[in-house]
Amino acid sequence: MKKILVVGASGQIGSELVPELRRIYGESNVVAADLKDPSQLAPTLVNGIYEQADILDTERVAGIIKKYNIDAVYNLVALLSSVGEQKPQLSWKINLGGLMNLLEIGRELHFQLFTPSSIGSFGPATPKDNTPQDTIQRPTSMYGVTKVAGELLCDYYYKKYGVDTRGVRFPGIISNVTLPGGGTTDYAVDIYYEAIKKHHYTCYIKAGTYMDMMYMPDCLKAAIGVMEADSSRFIHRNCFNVASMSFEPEQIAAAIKKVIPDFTMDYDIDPVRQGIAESWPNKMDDSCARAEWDWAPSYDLDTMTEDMIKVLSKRLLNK
Ligand code: VAH
Repeated sequence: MKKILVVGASGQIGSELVPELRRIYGESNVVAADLKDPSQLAPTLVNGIYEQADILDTERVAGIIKKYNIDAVYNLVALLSSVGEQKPQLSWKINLGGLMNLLEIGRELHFQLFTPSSIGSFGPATPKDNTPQDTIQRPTSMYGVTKVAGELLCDYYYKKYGVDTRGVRFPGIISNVTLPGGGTTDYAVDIYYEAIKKHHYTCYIKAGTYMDMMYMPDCLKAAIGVMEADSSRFIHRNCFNVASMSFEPEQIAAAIKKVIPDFTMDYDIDPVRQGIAESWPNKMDDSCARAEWDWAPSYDLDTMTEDMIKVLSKRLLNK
């Protein structure tokens, strides 16, 4: 059975990818690694093999990969878009320094390497509607710069050294286990928590600002799907557009009102995150992922909203 390492395991995606991988491949075949001390982590992460490690410590990471004979690495280490604008130099250091370490180790140890890109890799000059798989990428955020550079690095290491790199361009990810940290799309997560606790939300993104979004189960499906795909079908490899829904704040508010009728929303715009959001596409074309490895999402805005409110109500209201 494939031996898997997830680095950045305590983040929004990692905290749900690790249990899902353990369900599929077996608990003893999935190693979770993160900077955090195990005492700070959820039981779902530390109820299996956990290694505390800094992705910038090449020797330590290589040692873990050798110790467990790792066949595949999911690299989820990144500073997201909004925090990346507060700390651009650190964002470059972690997002690309970590990736470069894994690529260099991959040259020697020959494991598969998944590194997500993002809608953040596009910029104001990118076509906003039905954004093509192959198009102009001139992002204006440091996060986006690290994502475009990451896509190019992963292509390079595949072509030059044969490292089996793979990746997708994720939309904003919506989930109910671990809160995201420092993203522009986080409003689409925060709104559910506020709707349940206060029946009101003050949104920092303007009405009418469309962005691609995806529910966590589909995010996990995309990450695992591209890593399990038959690469002989690939025309692309490290940056498949994967889409599921596109909405603007008024639309997610309307979906919530169908379940919580007295929900209300007003606005207090964050100019930094609004500026980042406006530089991103409205909706990506994901036909290449569908053609090359049979990608297809399962959730839409209404089914996601129903599930988010059901799960969060149980936890927040003991319902
Ligand atoms: C962010 N949630 O907002 C992340 C993501 C597509 C956006 O990369 O920065």
